[in-house]
Amino acid sequence: NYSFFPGSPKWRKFALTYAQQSSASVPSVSINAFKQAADNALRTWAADSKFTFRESRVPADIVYGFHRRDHGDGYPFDGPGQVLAHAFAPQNGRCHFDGEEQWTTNGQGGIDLETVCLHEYGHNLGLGHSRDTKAIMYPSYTGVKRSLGQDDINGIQALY
Ligand code: TQI
Ligand code: CA
Ligand code: ZN
Ligand code: ZN
Repeated sequence: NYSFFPGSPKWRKFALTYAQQSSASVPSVSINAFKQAADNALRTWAADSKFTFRESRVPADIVYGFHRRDHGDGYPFDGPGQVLAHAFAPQNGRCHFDGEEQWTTNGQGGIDLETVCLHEYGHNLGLGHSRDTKAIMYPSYTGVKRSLGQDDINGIQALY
């Protein structure tokens, strides 16, 4: 049920570094809350894969942040709604969140940032979308989901 990107691109190392770099801010989410959500999501992936993640400075393997509209990578965000975030396939670890969404870090009244972090990091690690509704890689937001599904674990373990 899981899938990979065409050609199954993957990382050639398991010790990855990450850093936060944003060109926009989001009033409802402090930088610390953002880092917490990102940290938790990376820890969740690390628990069921060979990867370890260490915070560093840019340039890092995974660089995540908030951006709005045109932010220089050819994939401008579209304002409130529609596209929430996007992430690139290995070995490009860019992971961008649309700064115009209603993000929340307490799971109430908006889109849960940690849930979307988990999904986007799955892309950064090489996973495509899954048909399994219980998978974090299922391409539809169904509420707060802060753990991997068995299908996500099968996928990451099949790739690495
Ligand atoms: N953003 C898409 C996503 O990350 C971007 C995208 C569309 C994409 N097709 C792709 C990325 C194929 C890689 C490969 O899936 S999104 C959800 C969910 C989005 C959606 O804004 O539609 C989440 C981002 F699952 F909730 F619908 C994160 Cl968690
Ligand atoms: Ca949007
Ligand atoms: Zn981008
Ligand atoms: Zn996706």
